[in-house]
Amino acid sequence: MRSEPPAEVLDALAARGLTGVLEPARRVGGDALARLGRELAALDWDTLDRQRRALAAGAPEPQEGLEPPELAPPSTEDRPEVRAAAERGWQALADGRVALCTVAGGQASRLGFDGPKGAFPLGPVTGASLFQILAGQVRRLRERTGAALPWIIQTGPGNHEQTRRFFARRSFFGLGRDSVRFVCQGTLPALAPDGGLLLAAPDRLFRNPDGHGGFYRALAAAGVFAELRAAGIDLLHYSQVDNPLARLGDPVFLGLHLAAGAEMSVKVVEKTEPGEKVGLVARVGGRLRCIEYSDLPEELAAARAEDGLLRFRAGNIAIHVFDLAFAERMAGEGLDLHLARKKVRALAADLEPVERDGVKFETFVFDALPRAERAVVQLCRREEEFAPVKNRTGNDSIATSRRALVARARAWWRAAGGDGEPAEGPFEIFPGVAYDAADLAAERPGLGLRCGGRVVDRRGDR
Ligand code: UD2
Repeated sequence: MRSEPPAEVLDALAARGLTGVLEPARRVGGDALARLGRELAALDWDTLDRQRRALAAGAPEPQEGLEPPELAPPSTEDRPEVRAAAERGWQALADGRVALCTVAGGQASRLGFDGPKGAFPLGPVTGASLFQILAGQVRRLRERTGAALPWIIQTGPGNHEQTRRFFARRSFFGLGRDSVRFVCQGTLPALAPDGGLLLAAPDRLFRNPDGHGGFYRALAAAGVFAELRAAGIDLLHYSQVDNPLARLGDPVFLGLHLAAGAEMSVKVVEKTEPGEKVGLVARVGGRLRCIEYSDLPEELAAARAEDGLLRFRAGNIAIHVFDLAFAERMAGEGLDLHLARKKVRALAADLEPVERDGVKFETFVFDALPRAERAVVQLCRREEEFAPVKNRTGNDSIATSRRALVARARAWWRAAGGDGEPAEGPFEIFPGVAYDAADLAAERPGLGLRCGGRVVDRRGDR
């Protein structure tokens, strides 16, 4: 049986000189053509045209006229504007205006972990997974505010089902099944260097995940914007699954964003060295922008200010607040496309899969920054908020992230007047026991130490 694709698909392919993509399906026969036709009927042709234009345009021009951004103070600083922001942010949380979002759609390939990265057991004493550590923050924030604060987790096609099963098997870490929403990001077709479509099989295009920038469209496609708006939510707090120190729903950050009437805000840390693999937040032509580390010319990365510090040192830690309406607008407008030329395993003319040159396309969430009318850049203290797990060893590794968790737990415990913790070795505050140092201090009378150096709540099993 051979069922031709709909006329609109044939026209769209012909207009772009792409009808050759149907040939393998015609040759193998059966349902292949019908299946490919259905996939093509659902293709976003405007985005495909943008991909082909981006490919023809080549590499973007290097950035010129960079200026360091103005920075708002860290959430942990004792200053009047921080206290005012905290009050405003706690109010927004208590009013139920906030959804917490975590992107976890990437593959844990650099970590060499077989499973969703969020399932990685990072807790220094408890072996709690990254997801459990973050779930603890969500739970504590809900307890503190009495608000619903839904948790939205962006997964990818490669880990969506595994992630859902991981949560189900752990009873959603006590959060309530309906309060955690999994949204799978989309994909983009990869192209041949001449702009042609590639096939993974005669009846299937070669596609790859659309990058964390797929967040906006994934929310739109799953109807999440409408649901959140109906629930009275107008703010999204966004962070990455790989950062266990992320302060989900940080009230000070939310308050700074609201006070400035911002559409999108970003947290940064001071870069430690020119080559550190974090994006650079800078002002370019009056607009804030994040320049990916791989796109930053070396001489700019290494430039020094008069005080000897790096001139450009605002490192993006991928924690944002978005106005819901702004995020929805980004879903409609679409983001710039980043190209990666790679070897891909796609069909050759003789229908055999081979390693061949391909171009993959991705979008980055932070590319929305220059589109925001107003944006806050908040400096934060690395030891309080940023210790990502990216690699198995070396920088940003399992060991560096665990060390940072232990150091922060010790600092909070001591500031809370706690004692008796092991002088050396692992030490951990059980996920969900305290939201921050002040919370730990307030809760201190009900807390105790258990074997192996873990701070737990004596009143309940946590
Ligand atoms: C990212 C930023 C970098 C800096 C750093 C902070 C990019 C391109 N670079 O570096 O500027 O801010 O983080 O830690 O973002 N993800 C998805 N879907 C995808 C790809 C990634 O959800 O298709 C998630 C992934 O699960 C992870 C996060 O996005 O939580 C970051 O992805 P990455 O590890 O690829 O980004 P990285 O380390 O290059």
